[in-house]
Amino acid sequence: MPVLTPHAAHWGYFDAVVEDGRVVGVRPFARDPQPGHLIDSVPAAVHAPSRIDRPYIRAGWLRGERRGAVRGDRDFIPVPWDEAIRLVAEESARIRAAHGHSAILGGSYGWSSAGRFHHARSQLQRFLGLGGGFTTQVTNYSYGAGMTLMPHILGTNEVLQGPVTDWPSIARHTKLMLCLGGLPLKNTLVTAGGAGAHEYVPWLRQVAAAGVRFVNISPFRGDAPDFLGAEWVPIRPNTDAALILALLHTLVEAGLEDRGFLATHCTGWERLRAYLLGEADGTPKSAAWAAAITEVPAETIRALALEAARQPTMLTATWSLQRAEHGEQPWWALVALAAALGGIGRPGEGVAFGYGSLNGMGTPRRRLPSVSLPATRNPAGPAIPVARVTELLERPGAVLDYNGRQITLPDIRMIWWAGGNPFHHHQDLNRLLRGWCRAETIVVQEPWWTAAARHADIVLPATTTLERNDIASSSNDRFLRAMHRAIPPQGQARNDHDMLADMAEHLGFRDRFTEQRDEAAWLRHLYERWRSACERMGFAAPGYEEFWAAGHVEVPPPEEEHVLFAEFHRDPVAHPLATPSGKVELYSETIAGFGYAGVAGHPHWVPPAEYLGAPLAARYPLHLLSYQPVTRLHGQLDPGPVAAASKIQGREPLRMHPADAAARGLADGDILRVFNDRGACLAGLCVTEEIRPGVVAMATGAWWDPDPETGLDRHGNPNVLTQDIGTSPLGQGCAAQSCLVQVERFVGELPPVSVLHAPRPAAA
Ligand SMILES: Nc1nc2c(c(=O)[nH]1)N[C@H]1C(S)=C(S)[C@@H](COP(=O)(O)OP(=O)(O)OC[C@H]3O[C@@H](n4cnc5c(=O)[nH]c(N)nc54)[C@H](O)[C@@H]3O)O[C@H]1N2
Ligand SMILES: Nc1nc2c(c(=O)[nH]1)N[C@H]1C(S)=C(S)[C@@H](COP(=O)(O)OP(=O)(O)OC[C@H]3O[C@@H](n4cnc5c(=O)[nH]c(N)nc54)[C@H](O)[C@@H]3O)O[C@H]1N2
Ligand SMILES: [Mo]
Repeated sequence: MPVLTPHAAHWGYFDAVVEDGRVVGVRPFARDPQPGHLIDSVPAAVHAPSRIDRPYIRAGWLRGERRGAVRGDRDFIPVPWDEAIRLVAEESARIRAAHGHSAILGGSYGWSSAGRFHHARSQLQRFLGLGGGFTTQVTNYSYGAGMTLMPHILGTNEVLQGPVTDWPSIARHTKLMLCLGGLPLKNTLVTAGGAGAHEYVPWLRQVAAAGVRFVNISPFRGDAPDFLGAEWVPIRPNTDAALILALLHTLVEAGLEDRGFLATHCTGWERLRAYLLGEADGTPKSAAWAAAITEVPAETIRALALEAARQPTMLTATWSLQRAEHGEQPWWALVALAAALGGIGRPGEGVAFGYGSLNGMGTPRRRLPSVSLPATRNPAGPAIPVARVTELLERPGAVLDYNGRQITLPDIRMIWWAGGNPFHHHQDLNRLLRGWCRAETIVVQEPWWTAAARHADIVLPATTTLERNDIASSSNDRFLRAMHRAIPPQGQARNDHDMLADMAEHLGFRDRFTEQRDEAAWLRHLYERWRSACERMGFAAPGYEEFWAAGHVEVPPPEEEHVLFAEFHRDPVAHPLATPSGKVELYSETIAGFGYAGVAGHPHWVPPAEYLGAPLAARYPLHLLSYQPVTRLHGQLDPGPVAAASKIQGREPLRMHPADAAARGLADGDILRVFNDRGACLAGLCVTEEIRPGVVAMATGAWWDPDPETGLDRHGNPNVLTQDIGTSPLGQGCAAQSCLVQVERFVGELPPVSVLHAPRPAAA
């Protein structure tokens, strides 16, 4: 008889159907109005041939081949757990003694899994903090540039993290919604921490039914679902800043800027206005000027500006816009446009980032905390912007400019990852690998043989969530979920917490790490902390036993509409923003004072080195967008059937316009070689009118599968092609979307994809 076990993942709550100790199916959470399809990949992924069955060590590492040694070989030998634990503990102690705590890179960026106690990255950081400290990573890949910028100009990150002005407010008040990057449905399949209710589609349908007009400004028509009836404005990638400046210019030309709001709520308008009019550089940022850069007709630009000025307008941009060279600029420009329209803080107006970037943005919710593992101090301290990891590995001792600070890069000897996949998330993977191999010792805790595990020295097999008890929780979701253990640990896999507790024992701090609690005691403790915090904020949650037995807790949505910056709008003197001026900073003295090349005191247009208007486009004429996959969460679930069904002869699809395909003599279904100076990968061709000419798009997440001889990625990971540069010294964010490539038909015998099976162990 199958048993149903309540469980959860970033991509949805479900009941696991368990038979004879195996997960054989999933049933979506009954309270989810629109469950996503990604849960269908769970059973196959949990039992995939790419699970790591036991601890392994690279034979060369044991022989003393360390700094500079080639990684990614098939030279792994199995070792017993107690030996692996002892080796890692001793090695970390040796590195700390010889090179100091900051020689350990333990930032370990990544989404891990939904359960908040067994959250791998939190567990590792807690362990390394108690052990003396480590080099950590700050900001994120998602919106690193944006989250550095917004505190300077709006005094908060609520505008991108939420709660943002909610869908009920938009349905009631908005007439026009300008969506840069669209409102993609695929991104809202997931919520970090667990998606209990996928409410995005029902809300979006309600907003559309209320008569809001949508404009999808994006290289990809599919970024807006058909039911929105959106107008498509197919812009060139990485040129949104120019478009927005021209919308502003049009408002000024027509005398339609909200002078009252700009005077009472903003600072720096005069300087931005002078720039728009071209007073210093002689170039008015007019619609005609922007048309040449963006390939959006000047008439369209003018019409959109006038339409926005006439009626309540909500502005939004996806997070992807700032994952580009000078990615701070389009976001800053959009804030300036919202200010010039006077809508910031009015119901259904203003600006917010990411309505279509994650499930839960705009969904009505109460401001309550989520369950989380308490952090420990990191006494060692260096903190590197997360997307600068290769520079960190390449240039010990060098100084990195970041947001007005100068960070001296430490000399990393040991890399330790749990719950993330740098060979998924980072750009220019061939360059990352060269930096990565400079470490003496690389430890990776993983359930699967991802590229990160394959490029480690010591590989520790972790359980999946289904093999342990936990609690799923996200401040973006109304539900809290009890995650019951469904099956025993597969192979010799162990929980991250347990392996780290054993290492802490070797190092003399087990009790400080575990606080003498086992899993059950931790879950009760974390739940009770959450329950008390909620109680102080006016929400009474049930007791732990009741929660665990019921499988979930529901937090009812608030009754009132939420409008971001409403108080500031009403009275900017009594409710100033947390910026130096207390106002929206259209000119920031702080940012200007940093004196960074390519960063001015106000939003401006800086041509990126890689975009369709750049000289490099003569050699690499296609702009490659690498977007979030509809078939996976990043690299997670790539071994599942949903991802497999979308691949073309096992390769990740690449979308291309028919004109670009015809110019190259390519046909739908062809296997392609996609390349530039940084690398090459295979892909399967998907010809579609949905993408504008000159642009090609590939989802991230196909596991990196480099040919050992040629380096060609056989599977289709766009990060062998992307550029590894910071957005600017201000944000130092990920700039993956600024990337030019060329595409040709692949000739020769198609090599098999090898990465979805375990590597063959070396002869002992
Ligand atoms: N080109 C390009 N690159 C990008 C982006 C892009 O738009 N374009 N987007 C970027 C963004 S926004 C992000 S957030 C990153 C995402 O990058 P990551 O968060 O690093 O990607 P994931 O595949 O989610 O990696 C999580 C890893 O944790 C492992 N894991 C899960 N549960 C556990 C556990 O319990 N224990 C342990 N030890 N491991 C576990 C999973 O198997 C998986 O390998 O990618 C970035 N990279
Ligand atoms: N199913 C699924 N959902 C996810 C994730 C996942 O892996 N799978 N990852 C989650 C994570 S970690 C994050 S950070 C969010 C990311 O959320 P986003 O950053 O919003 O997601 P992307 O898919 O990278 O980009 C959205 C769209 O922006 C468009 N775009 C790209 N560049 C430009 C440009 O220069 N100008 C304009 N106008 N449009 C552009 C692309 O067509 C793309 O489809 O998604 C989350 N949601
Ligand atoms: Mo992200």
